[in-house]
Amino acid sequence: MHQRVLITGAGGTVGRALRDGLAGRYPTLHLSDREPIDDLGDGEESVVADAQDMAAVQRSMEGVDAVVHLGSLPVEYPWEDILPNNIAGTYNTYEAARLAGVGRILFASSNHAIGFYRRDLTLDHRTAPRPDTRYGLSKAFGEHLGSYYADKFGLRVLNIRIGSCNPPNKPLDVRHLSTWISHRDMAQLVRVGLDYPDLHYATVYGMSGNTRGWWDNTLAYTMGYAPEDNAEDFADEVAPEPDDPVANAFHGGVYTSDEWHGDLERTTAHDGT
Ligand code: 15L
Repeated sequence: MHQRVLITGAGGTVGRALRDGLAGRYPTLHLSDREPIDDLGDGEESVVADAQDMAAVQRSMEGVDAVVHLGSLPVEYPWEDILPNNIAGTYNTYEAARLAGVGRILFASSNHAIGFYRRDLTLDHRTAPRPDTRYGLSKAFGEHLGSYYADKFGLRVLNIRIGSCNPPNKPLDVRHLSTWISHRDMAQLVRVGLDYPDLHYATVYGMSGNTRGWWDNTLAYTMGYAPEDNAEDFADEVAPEPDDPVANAFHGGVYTSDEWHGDLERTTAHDGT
């Protein structure tokens, strides 16, 4: 059992869900964020670290057995912001983990790493990235970085392509009926990833047991994930699809149509095989 689990970016929405869902599960949750976290509960300790600051990241890894790497910009930004925060920051996290002898990393990837697949295609753990933004591209980079650290240095790595894990804890629009993950399912999936013994390098989807899900999460189920929630329970409450044919064509929704100058016919015709 991991004694000390580092959660980077612990001050965000997913971090809050994990703090609630992992409380008491591991002796110490070591919470790192750029801003101080003061409302510590039993078994929690915190450190201030910016992923761009390698020395600070290295200090945050001391005595850590496993890392859940959430710390990044969570939506699209200009390249000047994505590069240091999401790309260099994720590299620093992996490299500091390796130097500290950390055995396992769970990487918070995103559905935006596969955002340009057509909605009539069901994706699984073998599906290659097809990023819809610079943000999604940074998540694809993080996934490949994990592959390299698993094969080259023996870290055990799980990428979780998170769908929609929002505040409030419910699906907000029709797309979320496919992509939503509840906070407790998110925490359960992270527990599975931390505890599953026979992990080398794998990718799963951060999604509840959604009736309209676009992702075949068989691998996560094989590892022991058994989601408790289903976005369908909120189907009567959600907002309709936007009036946006590009967004409505692809898994990534409005992240695909943002800055769009593409060819819809050609992009949908290319199914990624
Ligand atoms: C994400 O990756 C974002 O972090 C989150 O804010 C949502 O936009 C989510 O994807 C989504 O696709 O709904």
